[in-house]
Parts: sequence; structure tokens; C-alpha cells
Amino acid sequence: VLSGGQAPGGHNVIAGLFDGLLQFDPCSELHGFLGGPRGLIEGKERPLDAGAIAPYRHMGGFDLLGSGRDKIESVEQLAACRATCERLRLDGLVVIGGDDSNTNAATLAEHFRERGLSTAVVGVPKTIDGDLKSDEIEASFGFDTATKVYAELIGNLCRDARSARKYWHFVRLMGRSASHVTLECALQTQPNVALIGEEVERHGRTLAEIIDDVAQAVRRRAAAGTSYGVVLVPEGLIEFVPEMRGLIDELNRLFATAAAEFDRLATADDRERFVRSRLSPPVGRAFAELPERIRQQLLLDRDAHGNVLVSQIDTELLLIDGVRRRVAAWQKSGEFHGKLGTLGHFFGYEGRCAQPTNFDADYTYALGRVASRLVAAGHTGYMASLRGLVDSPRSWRAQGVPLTSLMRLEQRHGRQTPVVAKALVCLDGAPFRHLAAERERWAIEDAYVYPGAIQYFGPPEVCNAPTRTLALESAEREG
Ligand code: FBP
Repeated sequence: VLSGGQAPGGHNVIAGLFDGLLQFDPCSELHGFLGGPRGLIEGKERPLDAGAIAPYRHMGGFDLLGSGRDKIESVEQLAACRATCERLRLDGLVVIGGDDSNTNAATLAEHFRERGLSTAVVGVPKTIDGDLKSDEIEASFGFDTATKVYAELIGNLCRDARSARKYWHFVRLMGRSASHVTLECALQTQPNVALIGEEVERHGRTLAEIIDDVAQAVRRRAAAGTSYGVVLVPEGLIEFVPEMRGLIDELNRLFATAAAEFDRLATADDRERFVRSRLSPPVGRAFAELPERIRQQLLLDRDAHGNVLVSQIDTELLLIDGVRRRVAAWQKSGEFHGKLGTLGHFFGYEGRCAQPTNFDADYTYALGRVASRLVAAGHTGYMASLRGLVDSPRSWRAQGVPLTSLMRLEQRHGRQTPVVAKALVCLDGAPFRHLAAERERWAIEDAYVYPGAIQYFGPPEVCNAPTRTLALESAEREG
């Protein structure tokens, strides 16, 4: 079952699994569940044979089976999954997904074991966000390809900025919570500013302070005669900003208790008045100071759990608005000479289904093979893993990692619940330290790097290079 957001290489996991199972026993059968966990719950599946898989080998996307974000939590859902596995007499169930999906996998493994069902449940680490990792899981698949697609686009913007010399490009990058994608893209392209949500949180930086930092970079470059630049903004930034976190929490609580009343209000103005009358005074003030477009977005979009859909908020436009105001004030007081041109971008879906890089193609195929071995051996509640990823695939070392080793207790629906933890950017780790050491220079100089398109054939150091994150982390581990 493919689960959660698309990530390049998902089809190769299936190919590796299929080949591995047939090598183990030529009579093996592989079934794929349709539309993610819902397919498992409702028993919707299709048999996968060599002919069905062949056109999808090395291809991006999840379209062979489709995906979904359903959680498997309730007693009824668990029973339905058990019934599906019993009906198909499955020796193994392979869940290809991120933190939520692997939480599902761990729950199912425990439930099956308790009920005496022999289906082994095995997880495969997938997410372009790069936040499913641990000491034993070096990287999630898809991160390599997605960040290389974004880095190509950012490099193109850097080149355009330097050519046209009139725009500051503000680029929001996908990555629901953690800032790994932004950090990796910054290491690959060396933009003028790269904001990291985890750093914002550690230092308790307010929105006004973040805007001020960016505006100061604009001012310093303008003073040096450079009226262009590139700023990278992680999708999850605003949840790390203390007053925004407070606002989102209050809105979520309000929607949880008064959604029906709120949804009956006819106009955007009515909805805004309703919300403002119920927010606490400091949070209400923070809300009022936001640009109208952002206020509307906070109120219009909600996810399946009724919470504010933070990933859809145009944070890059929020920052542009703030920086423009600062610069306008400086222009008025004679502290800023010249013009400020700004453009906003969002890169996310462009990379999620891209053709996998050589790295991701090999990594995912190998993960599928490891998953087939774990199933064949009847190991349940494990995640397929490969170590030594910066080396050639021939020397990768296969292993199974207990899903429980990735879990911790979090407050969910008012009670402590075991979940696979999201790995945030480690501010003491080598990738962030590298950014921190270089960014002062990148802010002033044009230190841009233009990675260009992903290469599949040619010198291995070009075609098979790991991400900068993986290379720096591996070098640090090796000491
Ligand atoms: P997964 O963690 O499930 O792989 O999804 C990651 C992601 O691409 C995030 O970066 C993004 O915020 C989210 O999915 C968007 O998903 P959707 O299009 O379903 O809203």
C-alpha cells in the first residue's frame, strides 16, 4: 500500500518487492491496494504481475495504485484491515509511507500479533520532506529527487535575478513541518537568505523580527548596488513562529468547538468578525495585523481533522508584504535609495512525482528487496532500511529497524498516543552548521550555485551524488 504524499521512487519499491518475492519463491503473488490505506480498509486491490509493473519501473508518481491519507485508528478500521489480510491470506503487508503511515503500520503489526494473524507488517520510509529518519534510517526516499528538482528551479531563479537585476524572488518550499527541504536546497544553491523553522523556534523569533532580518539583507545588498536576491522559505515556517503558533492553536480550538456556527456565516467579513470576537486579545491583535489575503486563508481552508490548513498559506507573500512595508518606511525616511521588485513562488508539486534520480531509483528498488526479505522471514513491525547510502549501492547494508524504535508518545485527541516521530532539522548537525557558517557571505555576495537538471548518464560524481545533507551527516558520523 502506497500511503500519504507522492514521492519519487514509489513504483520501484513495488518492483523491488515483486522481484524479491519471486526470487524467494517463484509462486509468490503480489497485490496492490488501491487509493492508499482506504483500499486496505475496504479490501480494494489488484494483483500485480510482471506485465503490470513493467511500464512503471523507474517512473515517478504513485499512479499504479494511487495513494491516500486515511489513518487506521478505530477498532472497526483495524478489524477491516485484518479481514482483508485474512481474505487474501497475506504473508506480508508492506506500508510505503511517512510518519503517519508507519504509525499505521506499527498499530497494525501489534493488532495482528494480538489477534494471532501471521501477516507480517513492514514499513518503507517515504517522504520528500526528509523528516522520517533516525540513527538507523539515513534518509527517506524521494527527498533526493525532489530537492534536486527544486534546486534546479532555484538555481534558474538565481541566474535570472542576477541577469535582470530587478527582482527579489521569495520561494516557499514544500515540507509540511520540518525545514530539511529548504536546508538542502540552500546547501545546493547558496541563496541570499534561507529561513529555517527550527532555528526560528529555538530563538523564539517573532514574525516582525524575521521580516526585519530579511529586510536588512535587502537593504545591505541595495547599499552595495545590488537590487535583487533570492530568499528560501520553508512551508512549515509559520508554525514555528511563536505568535503564529498561538494563533493557529486558538483557531483550531475555536473550529473544534464552534465550526457549525462559523460555517453558517454568509460573508468573509462576518467570519472575520466572529473569529476576532473570540480570540484572546494578544492573539487577536496578531491576527488583525496580518494581510487580508492571509487572514482569509487562515479562515477558509481546513484539513480533514478540521484544523487550519497551514501548508496552503502563502507565507512567501506574507514576508513580501512585510519587507515591502519596511522598505517603504526606509524610503520615506531617506534610508533606502532605489527600488524593490518582489516575486513570490511556491515549489512543491513540481518535484513530488518527478522521475527518480539514480540514487532514488536504486534506493527504492533496494528497499523493496529488503522489505521482501523481512516479509519472507516473517519479521513484523520492522522498517526496511539500508546503511552506508553515500557509498556505491553495491556496498549498502540491508537491515530491519523496529518501528517502535522510531516512536514516542504525543498528545493526540487529548490522550498520550504512540506515534512515529517527525525528525526536525537538528541545529547542532553538520548540514545546519554548514549553512550557519556560510550564510553571512551568501547574503552579500552572489555565491549562487546553478545545479542544472538531474543527470542520469555521465560521471558518477555528477549522476549519483547524494544530497548535501546525506553527505555532511555521513561525514560527521564517520568523524
Ligand atoms: P508525506 O509526508 O505524506 O510524504 O507528504 C509530504 C507533503 O508533500 C508535504 O510536503 C506537503 O505539505 C503535503 O505532502 C501536501 O500534501 P497534500 O497535497 O495531500 O495536501
